[in-house]
Amino acid sequence: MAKFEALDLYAIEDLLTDEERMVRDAVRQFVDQEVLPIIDEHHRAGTFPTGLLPKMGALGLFGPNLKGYGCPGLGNVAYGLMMQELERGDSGFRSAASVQGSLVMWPIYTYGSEEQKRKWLPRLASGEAVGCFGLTEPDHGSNPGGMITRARRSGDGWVLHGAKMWITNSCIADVSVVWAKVDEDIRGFLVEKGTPGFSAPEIKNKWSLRASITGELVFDDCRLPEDAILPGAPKGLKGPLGCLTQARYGISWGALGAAMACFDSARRYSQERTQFGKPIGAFQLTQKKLADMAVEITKGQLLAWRLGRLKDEGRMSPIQVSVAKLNNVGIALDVARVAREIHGAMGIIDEVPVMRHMMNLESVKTYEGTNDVHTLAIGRHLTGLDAFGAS
Ligand code: TGC
Ligand code: FAD
Repeated sequence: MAKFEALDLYAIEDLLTDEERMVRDAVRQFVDQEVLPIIDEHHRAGTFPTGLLPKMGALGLFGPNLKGYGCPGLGNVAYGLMMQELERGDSGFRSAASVQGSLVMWPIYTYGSEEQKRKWLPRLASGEAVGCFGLTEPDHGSNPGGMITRARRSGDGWVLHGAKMWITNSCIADVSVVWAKVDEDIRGFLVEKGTPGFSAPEIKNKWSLRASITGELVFDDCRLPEDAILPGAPKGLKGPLGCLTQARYGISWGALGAAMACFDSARRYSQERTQFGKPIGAFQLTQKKLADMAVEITKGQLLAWRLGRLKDEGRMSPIQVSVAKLNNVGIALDVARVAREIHGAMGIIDEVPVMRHMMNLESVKTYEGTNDVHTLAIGRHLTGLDAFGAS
């Protein structure tokens, strides 16, 4: 396998600390040694290598920017670089880390009781336990505020009824963070594997994120103890949206990793493949394609880096995250499509990683707020006018 050559037209390397470079290089090595050799086999089979979860935990990939309870408390640029390297391997690996760290550990860390933190965070950080996040429902995707899953009080506990759809890691999760209506509020609950009335069937035959497990969460009058609720979560959509801000931040870095993998493959192929007596990289049309890809990746790197520094300073806003998620996933998908074109027919087989990344990025564009949702959020911020729906 050819060695990956990182793209760094703007000396972004100089903007990183020694610790950030060290962490990134450790994940880069993990991806080269443990992910890339097996990813095609898992992509073909539609499986995720769960055996690697403890290794990912040992590398600090789950909740790296949280501190205590087994988490290292790294800065947000280091966290972003980790997501970049993981997604250079495959979006499925970055998804696993995003869900575990940002959508499960972050709400437990931020909204959970001391008992919930002690019980779950160390095991989730090490990869011994797996978590999932249930917000989307069959009829409520972009508009989660319309959810119909409900929790009602019953005796000294709760009864949960409803269903969640398209949930990463649903059927392997030991704990699910589930959002449900309690009267008119939205509250978060921790639902443990094996709870009576709870099942998590897998969704099969995806064309995208094949090396990632996706499923449903079904609650049929599922009884939960009193302390299953996340006591500190804001009583409204702000609770789950706060988690999404964390995960969307990581995705804006991760998408760059997928783009870099596609660019690297296309640049290398353009130097090796000869037509009309010349390497195809010597044709001006190919150079324009490569130049455009490199320019977009560079702009995306600067967005992600600046966002990370703002996050470290406690100044990052959800709109800034929308800008980075919208832009970086969009350019990554464009880069993947042009990279496929540069490979000609070779681009359609799975020895070349670009179509795998391209197919994955279709999901990445859709989950955590579609491109339309982020566009409308930015539009609302700019105009003060809500174009989402009836309200
Ligand atoms: P809106 O009025 O905008 O907000 C309601 C309350 O929430 C606050 N808020 C946020 N807080 C933190 N972070 C954010 N990003 C926030 N956005 C809004 C807001 O301030 C307000 O607070 P308060 O105190 O006033 O109540 O709510 P809305 O109903 O207008 O909805 C806005 C909209 C459409 C943008 C939102 O519903 C949305 O983002 N929809 C997209 C749904 C989504 O992203 N789902 C993702 C599901 S999880 C997933 O996809 C995981 S993929 C995992 C993997 O990597 O594998
Ligand atoms: P819809 O909301 O039905 O949207 C369909 C189309 O309509 C989209 O193009 C959308 O942009 C557009 N649209 C919607 N509203 C508007 C509007 N107001 N104006 C203009 N256009 C609009 N969810 C979880 O809760 N947890 C998970 O772990 C999780 N993992 C996922 C993993 C994968 C592989 C995938 C594909 C999805 C996952 N999701 C998860 C669900 C994901 O968050 C939703 O798919 C996403 O929020 C979009 O919802 P939807 O698919 O129902 O599309």
